[in-house]
Amino acid sequence: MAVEVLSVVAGDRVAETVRRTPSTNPARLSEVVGTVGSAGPEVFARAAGAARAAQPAWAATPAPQRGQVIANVGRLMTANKERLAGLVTREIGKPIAEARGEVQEIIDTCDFFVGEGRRLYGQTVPSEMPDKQLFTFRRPVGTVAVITAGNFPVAVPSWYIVPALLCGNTVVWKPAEYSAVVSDAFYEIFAHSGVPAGVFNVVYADGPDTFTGLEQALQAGLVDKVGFTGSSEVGIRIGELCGRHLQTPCLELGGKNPMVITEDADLDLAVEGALFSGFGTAGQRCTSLGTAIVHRSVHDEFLDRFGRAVADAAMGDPTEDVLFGPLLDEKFAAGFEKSLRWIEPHHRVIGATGRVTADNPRKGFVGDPAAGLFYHPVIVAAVRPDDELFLNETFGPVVGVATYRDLDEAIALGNTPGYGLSSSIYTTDPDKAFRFAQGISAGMVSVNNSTSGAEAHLPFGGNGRSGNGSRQSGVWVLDQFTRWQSMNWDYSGRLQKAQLDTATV
Ligand code: UN1
Repeated sequence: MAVEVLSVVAGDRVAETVRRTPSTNPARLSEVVGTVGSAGPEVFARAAGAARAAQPAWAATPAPQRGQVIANVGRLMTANKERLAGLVTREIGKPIAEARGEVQEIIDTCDFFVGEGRRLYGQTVPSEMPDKQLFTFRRPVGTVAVITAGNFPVAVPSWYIVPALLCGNTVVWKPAEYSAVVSDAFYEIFAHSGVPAGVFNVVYADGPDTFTGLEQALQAGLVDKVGFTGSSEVGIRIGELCGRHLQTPCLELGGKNPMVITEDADLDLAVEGALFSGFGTAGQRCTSLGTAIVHRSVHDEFLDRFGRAVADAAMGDPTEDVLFGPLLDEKFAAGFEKSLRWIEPHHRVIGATGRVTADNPRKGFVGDPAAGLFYHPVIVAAVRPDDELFLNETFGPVVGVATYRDLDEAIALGNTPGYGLSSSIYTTDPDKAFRFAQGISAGMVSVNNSTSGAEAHLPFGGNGRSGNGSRQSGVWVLDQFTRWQSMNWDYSGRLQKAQLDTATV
């Protein structure tokens, strides 16, 4: 049954819409999962106003009680895990096992932050003067605008929304329209967990309307922090806009994540890692493998094994046990088709390219290729550092392979695209692993594991074209959603002057 999804401001559904669009199942395009009613820019500003009005009372709620609300969210997510995972698979075509993993990620995030409700530690600090004590406190930033992509419609929003709420902030969330049905189920769980009306608002809108709405809200002083996950292009625009209002957003953007495979690597392990991070989720993770950078002495062997593994991998119907299913929606498929042009003739292309159809079939395909947005997995050998394909994210099932002679060259190649999210090295030599971690400009480094699949309590984020250095998850995200306040408390009974009354030897 198709549902209708509307924005929610202060607990009320917003009936006025500028457009109603169907959200379809990318594995079966004729199947409408729901209809999303998109709002105009003023609704975003209104939602920010509702968040502003609700914030003082929420901030005054003791943090352990806010933690209890997060515990309720975790419990309800657990109880609804199968239903939510099924919706994720239906609406964005993520294979069911991965969809379950994605719901697990919000459960883990809730688990972590429940405890933080009883910590949110500040510090006591010695003063340079007698009879005086210094303290630090974490204060909520206020209202937070969260704008997220739909490739991780449950896990990624949770990285912002769960800690933002725990820290005493209120939220306006703009999810992707193509994953609106999942977002609505996500919102309902929060609403049934004891999050008061106005504390968590949701606005469905297209890109330009969101931008205008955000600008109006920032202008009116209704947004104190922006969290954005999406493309580097849009991230730059959000960064510029926030900068004009003296704000530093959290930006979690694209990646062209390298995997270095050294001459001493366990090649079977490396192939497994490359297969999962290159083609799992159809290459639609910000952490997906971009280029495998392989030592020339093992290159041919790796390429041969990798090619065979990809040819044997099951793809197709995401309700089945497949490595990957369709692309997220028509817009992503069109973008991916454009990037297929980067596969220049001088490359060695392993496997068919383009859409899987009856004329361009795929061995062992599960389901009906004509029904959905299914694309062949492609390995492109001999990519060079000045190729578009080497330099830019494809957000689809394409992995480039390049060779190197020594580790410094491999590190330089890994840094060349200028992203800096995730990275990986397969090696049995610990020295190489440490040298790689030291040289690669990436927020995340895996040793003998894939570029994707970060755990939910480590800092997540990137440098360069991948973001502005902000980090999600774990205790590190608290610095995004709280501001430090320092206090000095003088009980000397006289005016003590810092620097002036302090004799230094
Ligand atoms: C994303 O694609 O924006 O580390 C996030 C991973 C996942 C999150 C990906 N836990 O691959």
